[in-house]
Amino acid sequence: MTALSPEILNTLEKQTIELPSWAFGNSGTRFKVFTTPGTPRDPFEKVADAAQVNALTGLAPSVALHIPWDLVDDFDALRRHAEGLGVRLGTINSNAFQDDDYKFGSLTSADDTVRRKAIDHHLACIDVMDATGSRDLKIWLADGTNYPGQDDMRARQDRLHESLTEIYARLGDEQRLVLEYKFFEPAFYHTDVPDWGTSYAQVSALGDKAMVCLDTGHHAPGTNIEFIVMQLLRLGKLGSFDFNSRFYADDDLIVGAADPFQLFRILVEVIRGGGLNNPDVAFMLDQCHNIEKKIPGQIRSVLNVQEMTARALLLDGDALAAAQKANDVLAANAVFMDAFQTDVRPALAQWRESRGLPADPMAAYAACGYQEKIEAERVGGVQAGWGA
Ligand code: PSV
Ligand code: MN
Ligand code: MN
Repeated sequence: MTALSPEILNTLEKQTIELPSWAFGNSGTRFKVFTTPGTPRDPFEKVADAAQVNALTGLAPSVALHIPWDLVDDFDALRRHAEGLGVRLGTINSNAFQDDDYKFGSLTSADDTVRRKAIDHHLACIDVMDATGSRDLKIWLADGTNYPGQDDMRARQDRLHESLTEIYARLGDEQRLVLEYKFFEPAFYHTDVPDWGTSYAQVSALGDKAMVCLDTGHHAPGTNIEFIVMQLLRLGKLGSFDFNSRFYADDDLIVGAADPFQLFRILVEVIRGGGLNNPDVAFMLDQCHNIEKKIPGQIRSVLNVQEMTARALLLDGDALAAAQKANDVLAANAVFMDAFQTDVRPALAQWRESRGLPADPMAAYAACGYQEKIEAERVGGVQAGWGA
């Protein structure tokens, strides 16, 4: 069994991955949303499910909320509910993509009334952050056009800057804004924040409290995502990750499922760039579980991140540097692959047990009775996105 050094274990112990509330709701494609027995009926139940993931893995102490999907009358009560279950409320995700008013844009809209509405929604999200104690406001925009000539791309970029400036001005000293990019969908010709460069340009114009959010599923096939990770860390502007994996588009599948090697390569750059256990870089999942059970889906996800982090930490930096210096291409690649191909699962299982956690969190969840309990108790779970 490969041993993990005390230094590596110490680093792993500090690792945290935020869970998205929407991962616990029913979801699907435009063809069909399949329901799962035991699905949460409100944000309180979503938080309770997220707390199960944390209890069994020790990896997920916070839950991201989506507004208005997770709107409640009393956010202080939701906050106390979370804290009572050993987790806290994390990133607040805005939603300016589901109202008819936003058909031609939200923060980029040429219609002042619509743009005002979208800005006000973000200001309301910051009010929620004040109540929940959240640090980050995450903005993903569906804004874009479908046909060349449909709108003036440059004017939209200028209006986006104006809107973000107003939102940024409302942030408290300890609060941040992270701007997520996505290369297409729902707009198919142009998207207003399509790539890291645009997000970087927009957040750089705002100030230190504005950073880029990198969603791993939001790149064209073949994109070297670890290069972007390296560059954003180098520039001090990587604010957060939305982890998931994809085969084709924005699949939102379990992180590390489609391409574990890509996750490894990303984590190598995170470590190289000082991004691991660095409070400036938030690690979050952005996933949906369309056909599998949601709680074990989330457990599998955080374990995948932990396993790849352990492998990335095993990378022999000295041997790699020596091979690179000698321009020994094959030796350098062999050092890299050695770390990737090391099975860390037995060592991690042993380590979990030594910390009072289950050696196998997946098996522990299956045996603990929670799934049976929620399936019996909860009737009428709601679709992700339309929760109470
Ligand atoms: C839409 O693409 C999206 O998946 C973005 O990644 C957001 O982070 C997420 O929805 C939640 O709004
Ligand atoms: Mn995302
Ligand atoms: Mn997405």
